[in-house]
Amino acid sequence: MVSLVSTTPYQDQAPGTSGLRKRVSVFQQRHYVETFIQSIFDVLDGFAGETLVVGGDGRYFNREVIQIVVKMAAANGFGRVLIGRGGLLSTPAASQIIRKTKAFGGIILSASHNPGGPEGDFGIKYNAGNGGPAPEKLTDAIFARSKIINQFRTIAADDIDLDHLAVSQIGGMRVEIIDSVADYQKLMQSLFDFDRIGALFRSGFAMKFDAMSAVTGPYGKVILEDVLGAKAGTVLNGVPLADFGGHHPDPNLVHAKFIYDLAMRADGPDFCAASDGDGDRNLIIGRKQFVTPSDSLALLAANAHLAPGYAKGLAGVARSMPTSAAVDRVAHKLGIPLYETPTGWKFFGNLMDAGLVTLCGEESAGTGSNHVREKDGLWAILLWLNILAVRQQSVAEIVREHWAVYGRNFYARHDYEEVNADGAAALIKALRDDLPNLKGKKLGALHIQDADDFAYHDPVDGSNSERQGLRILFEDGSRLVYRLSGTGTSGATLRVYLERFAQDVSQHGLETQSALADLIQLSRDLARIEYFTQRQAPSVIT
Ligand code: VG1
Ligand code: CO
Repeated sequence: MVSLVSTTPYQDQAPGTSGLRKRVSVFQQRHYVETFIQSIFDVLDGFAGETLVVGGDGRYFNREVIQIVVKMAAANGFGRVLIGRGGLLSTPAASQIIRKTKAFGGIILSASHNPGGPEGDFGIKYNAGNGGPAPEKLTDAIFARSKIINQFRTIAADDIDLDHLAVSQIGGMRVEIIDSVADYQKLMQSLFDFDRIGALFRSGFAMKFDAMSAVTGPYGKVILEDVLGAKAGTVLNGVPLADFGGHHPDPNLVHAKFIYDLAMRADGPDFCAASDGDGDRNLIIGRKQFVTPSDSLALLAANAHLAPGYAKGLAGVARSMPTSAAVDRVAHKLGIPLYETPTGWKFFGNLMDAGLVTLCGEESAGTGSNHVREKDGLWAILLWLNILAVRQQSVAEIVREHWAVYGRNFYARHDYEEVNADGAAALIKALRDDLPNLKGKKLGALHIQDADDFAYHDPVDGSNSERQGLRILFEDGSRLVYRLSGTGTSGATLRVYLERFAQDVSQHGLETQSALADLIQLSRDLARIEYFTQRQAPSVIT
């Protein structure tokens, strides 16, 4: 038992959508990590002798924190710890291992798409026994505990060798270094038709996958190149680096511009993809055809039955509120329920545990299914490959046929990153206060039908989540959504989501930003973005 010195930096922020994220320098403060880990253990009950899964995305400080966690787990009474070799575990692989080994839970070390390195970010999240992110009542309890905690448990022991598959012992606890790629590959093989995907590659189909120097490199190399036979060099930036090579491992059009530019070439690969720091997101781009994540979710839902794992059809689908309604039209046609949840994967977990949905996704390029309880980047890429192998059409042909059947949801997200936090809060407050006055208002050709602050009632556990995003809904089905990011680590990030539906195929050739031009202007005027943030334009458009 070690007493925390009185200067212990208590957590000043509840762990949000994806755990606790801070600058590395914050985590490096004396006993900061210990405070958070002990707070997690203190609010959990009944793990004596049970298994804990530990791993991270390989970013700077990953190895040091794993050593701290392992010793604390031993001192707190866990019976076994499973660690990915090299300290690496992608978020979806961690979810799978928790489920497969019936572990009590897992600690995943990642700040996902945030930059890494000594000047970058670090993060810690706790996943429960179902393999999914801790529910809000647990993260709230961890936060409350971290404010009053005054001691933590650890044992004096040598550091574990993380790089060799081996079993050892720390105190009374068993420590196993495991090969998580092999397990994950088997799971993917059980869901997808690897023979057909392999035949696709053998026929000359060219692909590039940008692992962004993050955790999916080893998974991508084994599955795409070694097992499926994609050409050597298909995986780019396949070696996980502590600073991600100085890039943000965020597969958006700014940070994954290289792969986007490659896909836009007439002689580019047939299929380009990327994943983020911890491997739970995906970016899909066909030759000369960008696929918005919202469209990707709709397309996967409409075609999932082509993959063996989903041949029996889908129980239902879910999307986060800001995600476009493209998937709603697919659900309607399939005659299956559609659930609309707040942003963040934890809300999907309950629906999947209850068997209500099979597929879910977010506009931020997170897509997944009930095979794990996290979004899964490589899974989405493999489902796309399975669909391409069966349909024998290009990505562009598949997307265009989809629009012809279902109509097209023009969609964009405008991020105003690292703006002044007080200004951003004031913007949201002013707009929230104004919502009642906006209903029924006519603004040029746009008529506001409704305006509200999204609230969610969880049909499974009965919990309520309020203030999940401001929605301005127009009579023609267009929509504006405003919310503040919960994953940034400096200032505030305002996200504005814009959507317009067009059934008329003649409009489908329009360029997104021009199809949304009036909504874009209105999004700035309505919320007085420049006044509150001193920004005339967003920093990232996806
Ligand atoms: C962002 C995305 C959200 C996603 C979350 C975690 O959250 O918008 O859809 O679930 O990141 O993803 P926010 O609060 O910044 O908008 V990840 O890849 O960081 O685990
Ligand atoms: Co992520």
